[in-house]
Amino acid sequence: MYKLGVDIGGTKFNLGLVDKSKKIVVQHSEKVPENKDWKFVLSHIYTTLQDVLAKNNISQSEIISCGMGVPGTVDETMRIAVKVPNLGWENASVADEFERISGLPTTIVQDSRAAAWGEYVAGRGQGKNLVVCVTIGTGIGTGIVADGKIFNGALGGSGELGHIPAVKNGRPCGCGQKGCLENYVAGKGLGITATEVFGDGASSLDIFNKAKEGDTKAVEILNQAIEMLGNAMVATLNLVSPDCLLFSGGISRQTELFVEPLIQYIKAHSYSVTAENIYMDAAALGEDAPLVGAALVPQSGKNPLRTDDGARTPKIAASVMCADMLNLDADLKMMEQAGIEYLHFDLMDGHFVPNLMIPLEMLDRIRSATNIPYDIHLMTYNPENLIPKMKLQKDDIVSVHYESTPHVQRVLTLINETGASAALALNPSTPIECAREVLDDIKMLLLMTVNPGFAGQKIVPQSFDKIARARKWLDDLGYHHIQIQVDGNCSFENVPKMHKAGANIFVAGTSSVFHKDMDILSATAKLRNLIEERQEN
Ligand code: S6P
Ligand code: MG
Repeated sequence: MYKLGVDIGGTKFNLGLVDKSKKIVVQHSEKVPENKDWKFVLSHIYTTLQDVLAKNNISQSEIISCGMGVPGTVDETMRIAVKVPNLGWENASVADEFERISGLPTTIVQDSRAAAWGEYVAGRGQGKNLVVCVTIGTGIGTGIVADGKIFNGALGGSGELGHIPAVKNGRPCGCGQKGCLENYVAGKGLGITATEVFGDGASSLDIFNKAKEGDTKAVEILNQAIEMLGNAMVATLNLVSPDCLLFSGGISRQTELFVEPLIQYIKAHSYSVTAENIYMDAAALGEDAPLVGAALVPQSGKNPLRTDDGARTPKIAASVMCADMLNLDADLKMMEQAGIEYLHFDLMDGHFVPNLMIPLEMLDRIRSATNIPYDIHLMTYNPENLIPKMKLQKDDIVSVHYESTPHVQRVLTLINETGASAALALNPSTPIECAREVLDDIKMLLLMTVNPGFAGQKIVPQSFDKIARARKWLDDLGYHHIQIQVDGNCSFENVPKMHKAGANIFVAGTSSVFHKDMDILSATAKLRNLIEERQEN
């Protein structure tokens, strides 16, 4: 299994798959398209990903999540790019949109924080307590990892070291101020200095080349830059007292001319009691640090009650018909505690299936006892008559059986009009292609893995193959966002295989969550661990 990392820069984007050992196995980088509209860029990135996967013979089902580094401010939920000046993005719901088009659970993170995280989990920051990673590229960005977490600051603006005032009334900065540090000591600023001193056409690289040859002007420019940046670093170290300070980004490749003298300057000027114990070095992952860090950043979509994500994260729908009816309230509390994502209700009419269950009044009554969204499985003829009588909520899902009515599309529309999400259910013998004409009307496909009507049955063996074919079929048609639910004998043994085949919502009854030998909390934890273990392998 792989994790996708995407590092979006002002001019280039870099994407790659990171494996279990935190190594990049496939990588591709290219220019950000001319059209910088955020939705366009995301869809371009997704098309590029598909090409890269095809070329390397990798299926998307081998990717479990996506982390995206963006060059700007990200909100605290790690889903919205609040402001990305270089791309002109404002309040862009990047994570939601990428989840919608790719079906991959997605989290976004400011790029320099991604770099710091990358070094913390896979580079020179491993085993340290407080890692400061300064990216010196076109500008300067700083990421901080403290106590195993990315530090964002109370208002989200931590690490903006590049915007410390360095020169009074100095060069105008993109942030609106004048004389900010990054306009003197990072790529763009050194480029301006190069043209001022050596004439038009000179670049930051010329400064390094000339300094190497011993040009006194070039050496002086670098000394000044090192002093300016060094002072900002000393202030940072004295303020937060990290045990690890790393430098990444293009300029950090200038080891002898920049990083080493910079570290010497910092050591010579820091508060001496602690300075000698700070590990200082160039970052180990170089320019791939943001990609690796983004790929490995913890996913933000873990809130179990946030069910409106288009992503194919694994979710558990607990089958209420298998709960303890005499102690339903206590069971509901335990399901909430266990983070169960949906309550699965089976509505049966005694005709479509040979069983009877649960009146609408009871559905309403239970609502007053829980916040968990409903996942209602209609196993009745004429389901269209029921929809108007149901008090549905936005996060609910209602599945209607293809076999239960000649008017499937009408029922799905009725469901969607309530604000809840419609899903189509298929019996084991119904071909998946029967869903073709309504794919635009559904958010989920429910594949019955037993013949419906009763709990406690054995799985129909061809189900695994059917799940895999359905996932591939949906992906090939571009319906990555449609989630696959499986219902029937979702046992500890079957669920990892069902997940591997491509299902991501599991209706859990007597086979797991309501197992006779376990309580709901430990059974749910066991089921989740089995799914996680599969993801790790
Ligand atoms: C029955 C119904 C299902 C069951 C569930 C029971 O047809 O649609 O939702 O409640 O399958 O699960 P288990 O683990 O007892 O098979
Ligand atoms: Mg069911």
